[in-house]
Amino acid sequence: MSPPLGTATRDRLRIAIQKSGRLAEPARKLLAACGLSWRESRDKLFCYGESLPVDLLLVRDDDIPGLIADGVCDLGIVGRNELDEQAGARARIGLPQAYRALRGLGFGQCRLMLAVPEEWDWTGPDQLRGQGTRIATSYPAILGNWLDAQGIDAQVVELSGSVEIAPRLGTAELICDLVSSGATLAANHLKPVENLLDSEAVLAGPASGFDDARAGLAQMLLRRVDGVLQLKERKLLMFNAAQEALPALERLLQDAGPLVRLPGSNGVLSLQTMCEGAVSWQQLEDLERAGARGLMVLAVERSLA
Ligand code: PRT
Ligand code: ZN
Repeated sequence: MSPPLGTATRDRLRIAIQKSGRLAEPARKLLAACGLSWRESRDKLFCYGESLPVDLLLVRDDDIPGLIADGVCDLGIVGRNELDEQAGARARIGLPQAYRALRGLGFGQCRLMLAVPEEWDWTGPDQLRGQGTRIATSYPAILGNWLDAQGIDAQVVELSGSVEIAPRLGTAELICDLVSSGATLAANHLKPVENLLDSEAVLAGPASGFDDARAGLAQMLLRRVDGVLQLKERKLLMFNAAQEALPALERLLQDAGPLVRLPGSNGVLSLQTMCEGAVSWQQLEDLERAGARGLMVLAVERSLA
């Protein structure tokens, strides 16, 4: 049976992730790649950690910062936009910071942008000064802070969704919303003009660390997350070559890691190096022309720095 959610169990770590939506699948994949596995409860809201004492709580993304602030969850995977918005809202009413982003996770990328009707000739934020402009957004704290920093007293119209139709409905002239491809803005005859925030999914935790068994678990998880993130684009390149081909091969591989020489036979060296990013066919063919033989590119599955 799942433990009661309000009482933090101090010897297990509890991570909040989105139940469904853009971040749900990649968050689960990341945690699975960190070696976690779970048993799902019948209500599908709580997953009991089987491989490690790390449980999942499946919730709406908007709830994740609050669950960390209240100590119901220890960590959470949430968009930086959501975390910064709720942190900003807390700060604006004088509450202390309750959480922080521990790692950027490289998925869920988007930008929080100010967008204006296509026909506007945008010359910069100064254009809004003294106009009494109304801006619709689901991010009133981030927008409010940005307007304050620019010294603009526009009116913030808070909406919980469908922000992009506000100009057509006449509830606001401008909007401030998340943009990834830009298709939604274009479909609503709006254009992005100012970037308020570059966002991605982050692993968030409490502003102060843990002082019990969860500290070790959180540290281990962070180390594994770092390992998984680093591996994403790393490839091990292996090949053989004669000694005299080495200078040319080293020139071609100057962006890769150190070239490791393994014991070979008959004067042929066995070589390997770690490459950041994909290794293209073109690179392999160049290496072959320079004397490399038996070229092999291998995905790295696990590594501890
Ligand atoms: O049910 P729950 O509350 O958990 O989900 P949700 O509907 O609030 O969130 P969801 O799943 O839509 O988004 C979760 C997180 O994904 C966001 O908080 C962002 O961190 C991230 N993300 C990445 C995005 C987008 N890209 C995105 N494009 N969130 C929303 N959008 C929306 C945007 O609001 C706009 O309506 O997509 C539209 C724009 O997309 P483009 O491609 O047309 O520009
Ligand atoms: Zn949401």
